[in-house]
Amino acid sequence: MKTKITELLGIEYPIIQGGMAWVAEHRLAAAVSNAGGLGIIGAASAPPEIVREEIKKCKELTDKPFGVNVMLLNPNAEEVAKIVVEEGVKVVTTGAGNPAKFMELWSKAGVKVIPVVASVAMAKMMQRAGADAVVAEGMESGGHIGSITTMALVPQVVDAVNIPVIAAGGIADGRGLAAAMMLGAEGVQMGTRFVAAAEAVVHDNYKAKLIKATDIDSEVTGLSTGHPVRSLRNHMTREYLRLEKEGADFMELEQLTLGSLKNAVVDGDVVDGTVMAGQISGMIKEVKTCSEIIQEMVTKAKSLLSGGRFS
Ligand code: TUI
Repeated sequence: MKTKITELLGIEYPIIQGGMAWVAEHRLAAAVSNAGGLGIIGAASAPPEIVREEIKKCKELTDKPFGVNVMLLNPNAEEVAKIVVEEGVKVVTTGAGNPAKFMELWSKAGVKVIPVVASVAMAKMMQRAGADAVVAEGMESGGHIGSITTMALVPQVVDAVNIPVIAAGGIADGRGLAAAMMLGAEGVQMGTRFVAAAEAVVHDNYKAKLIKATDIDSEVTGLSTGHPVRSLRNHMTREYLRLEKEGADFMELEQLTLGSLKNAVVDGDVVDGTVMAGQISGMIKEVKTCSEIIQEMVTKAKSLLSGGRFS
């Protein structure tokens, strides 16, 4: 499945794994890359030296290209940005902010830069700043989100920039991949589907909650603070939304979610923890290996794109 993205990144299939905090560690990234996609280590808020270790461990598990996601709300983002260059990482994706100040450093080092954007304006700004591609991420996604759906965002970004566009948000199978290509995307990024991968080092409670979820089981918290986050409904989201309705201040809300993603992913607290996941959760019925996920997707997408709609 050759596209501008497979060419740009030197990978077999145009499928990128989201750089999810606590979930996207070296074992998942290596498994996705070994399966022919692009695995991503999510630096999130990890100490910079831990990110370096993760990169080194990933190199031991795969000789294929992989990337690192730099989360721009992280106060250590600059240090992580430099470590990526020092370690010879081939691709960087960014999230939750504007990476313009790091673009020159990465481009000079030959690192391919793919910012995740949630609007046309940000996509255009990233193209001007020298991005190699953009991920256009709709609000169906899990975690920190924008306000536009994938269906509306992707074609508008495709029309607005000349660099390749990768679609994200609400994509979990071959139908989603084919649909994204129809919208003009050159590839997809998936997060939630890979949380329920066999190789994802995620507590069984988290994977079980994801598999049990239906289409309407996610909730968006944090709209009042300017940092909307989608996660599966639980005691934490109910409390958060109640406090938001009562007009609680930022610090009070922060208190509720401090360390809560780690509590869910690592310790399996899916009641008071944050179970970040996208609207596609209801479509995920079982844990599969990264290779199974990617192979099934590609087979289905190829059939659909070659006119096999009714086969
Ligand atoms: O970044 C993500 N998803 C994330 S980051 C994350 S860590 C976190 N945890 C709790 C609260 C907040 C963050 C969990 N999930 N996706 C990519 C993405 N980036 N979606 C939206 C954006 C985005 C938002 C604003 C990109 C640029 C942007 O620019 C704002 C500006 O003008 O600086």
